Amino acid sequence: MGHVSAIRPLKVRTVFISDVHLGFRGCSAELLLDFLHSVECETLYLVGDIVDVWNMKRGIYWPQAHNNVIRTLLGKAKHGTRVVFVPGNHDELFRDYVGMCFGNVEIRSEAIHELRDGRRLLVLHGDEFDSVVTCSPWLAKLGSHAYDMLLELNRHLNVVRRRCGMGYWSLSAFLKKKVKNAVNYISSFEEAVANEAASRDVQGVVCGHIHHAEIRCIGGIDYLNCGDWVESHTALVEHHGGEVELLHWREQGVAMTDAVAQTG
Ligand SMILES: [Mn+2]
Repeated sequence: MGHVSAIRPLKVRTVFISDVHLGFRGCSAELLLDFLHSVECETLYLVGDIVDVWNMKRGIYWPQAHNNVIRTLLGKAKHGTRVVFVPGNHDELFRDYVGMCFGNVEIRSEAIHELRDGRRLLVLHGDEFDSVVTCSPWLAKLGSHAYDMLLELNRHLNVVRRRCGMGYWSLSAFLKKKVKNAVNYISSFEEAVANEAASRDVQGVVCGHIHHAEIRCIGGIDYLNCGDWVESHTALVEHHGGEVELLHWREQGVAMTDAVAQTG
């Protein structure tokens, strides 16, 4: 993993971010603000789940930092950055406004981004591929502590089961199957998205949705996932030279980079 001390502003051609989840407690709005203030770009793609409207239906959570993210995005749109918003499933109500422009922000169901070298990228959020990917990823994030607690719970459960004359139920066997499913989930999502891109006149695809930042080539298609601003704090950037890079934002304009895709 490389270490980049960004010279402010970090001047790039394009920025792609997704899964910010404003309105959700888990959103790292301050870190995102630091990133947005540190970067200057010609085009900014907001690749869905920027505002977590779903979560806000359970009660409004809207601190100042979340408001500042919106203000910063609109400020960029007002001062020369082209801002394209591709809504996701958590902000799907904006899909009713596809084709419209609010405060200089273009709303699109999907977009085509042309890299400096002329290669074309399909930009979409990715939730439409949930239907083709059926297993659940939640157990992938289960920590070992939670696992220990579940094992203890399982022990009690089996005491009860034995008393009731029922057979032993293995939690670990269940979890092993589920964790394997989580890995399968990510790779089958990635393949489904890449397959869709392969059926279009594009060389790559930018998406989000699964909160798993990635740059990799799948069957000749560049698969680029923005990651998220809940846990991984990642952004995809296209440098002026045309190379696409995944940034892991840490603090104060310091980014870690772990992948550089020499596109083209
Ligand atoms: Mn999503």
